[in-house]
Amino acid sequence: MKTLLSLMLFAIGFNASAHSPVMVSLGEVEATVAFLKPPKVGDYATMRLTFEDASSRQLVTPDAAVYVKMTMPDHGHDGVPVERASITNGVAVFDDMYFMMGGLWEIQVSLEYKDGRVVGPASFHYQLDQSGHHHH
Ligand SMILES: [Cu+2]
Repeated sequence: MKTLLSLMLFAIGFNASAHSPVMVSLGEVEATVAFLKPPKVGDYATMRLTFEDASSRQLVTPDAAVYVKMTMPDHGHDGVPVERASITNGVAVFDDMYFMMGGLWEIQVSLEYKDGRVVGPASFHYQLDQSGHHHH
């Protein structure tokens, strides 16, 4: 029981942290965000999106490509060019997300279905430690 409680507290604490996975809502599907390689100033991060049906919560593979755009709203500039990935078995992986500096990043995710329908963007924020960064 004590172990279970610790695990639950750990889960809650983890979800409340700035670097925890978040969800983005894209119409009938939702994507859970996980950084397999966390953002670091001056480095490439790896982000995994796992898609599930918003009502059934089942893993789904939308017949779509996923686009990710990075911007820094406080600085008024974008990050690396928009990245595109395909979805395989409900999962899309982006491994070219370059975080050129610390600060508040906005990650915008959108789906472009094969039939041309575009859903999104839906965005989430990621606060990256400023350390080592000389601001422009
Ligand atoms: Cu900036």
